[in-house]
Amino acid sequence: MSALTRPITLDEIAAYNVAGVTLLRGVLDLQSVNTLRRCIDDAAETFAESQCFYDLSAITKATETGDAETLSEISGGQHNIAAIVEHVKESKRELLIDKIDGKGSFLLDTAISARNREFRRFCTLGAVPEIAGALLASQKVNFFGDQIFIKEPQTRERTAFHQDAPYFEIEGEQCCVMWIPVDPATVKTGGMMYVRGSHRGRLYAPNVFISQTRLPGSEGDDLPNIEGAMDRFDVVHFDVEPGDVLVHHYKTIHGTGGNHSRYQVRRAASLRYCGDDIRFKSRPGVPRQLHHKTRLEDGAPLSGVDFPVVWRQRKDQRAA
Ligand SMILES: O=C(O)CCC(=O)C(=O)O
Repeated sequence: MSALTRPITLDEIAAYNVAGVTLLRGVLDLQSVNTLRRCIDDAAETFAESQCFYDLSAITKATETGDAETLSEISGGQHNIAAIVEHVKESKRELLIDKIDGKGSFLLDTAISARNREFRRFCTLGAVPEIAGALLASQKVNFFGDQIFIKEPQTRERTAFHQDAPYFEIEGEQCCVMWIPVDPATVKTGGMMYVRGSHRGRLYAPNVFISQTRLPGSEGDDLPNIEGAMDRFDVVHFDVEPGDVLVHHYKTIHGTGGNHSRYQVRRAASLRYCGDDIRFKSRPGVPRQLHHKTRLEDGAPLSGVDFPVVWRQRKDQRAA
């Protein structure tokens, strides 16, 4: 089981609370990083088995060329891709694409922990739940879910700025998201960008990820056009190495650019954890979690096999 290489500091906790994002440098050891990299690569080899895998570059290319056949065939049980693409066209909002040749693909999959035991162990035991325990100021922590995001070299698709909260069927404040890279990443290779302090603002509608078009049927106002006016927002980004973990509050606005590198892939896992104040809340239009075994009632605390408790506060950690 992995262990943190060092304790989380008070400054790192303060940054999470004030800015809505904190960079934990070198908190995972080489073995943990290698385990995660192996899990991501295994998942990529078994994308065909996943109901939630999407090749977002294939979707943008088929949208641009009007290839309706490919769009209707694109795998994935969470979304009706052909309908979403129609909705994007009607919205007249552009696809968010960097000016590079676009040989690489932006690949995304959800709920790897439901099909890969080693990945599940990584998410639910040891160092990573320990980080959530240190940041959430909660007596216990529930695992909420996972995704992986791969941007191959020369991927032109950006990840539209968004908050995670409107995609998650929960409400409350104690939810953090860990973005864990297994490759070096900079803003030019698809490293994360965050709008500092945005976790204290309002909740916007979820978008379709490759455009600022909102998900059909979702609630809330559209997000401001951050991509088009980056200097008007307090956007921060970090150069990260394997072993580093970026943690953001689930309401913090964030996004990424394309991967402009000619040779460096950018692979990352995004792991989500909740504390005591989180309650289930249905949200229209959001992707269903197809692996879930039960559906909680609105207002219920997280519990059961879908949201296992992965960390509990020890007596010596309680405030005096
Ligand atoms: O890796 C990306 O491009 C996006 C990741 C993301 O949005 C997340 O982890 O919440």
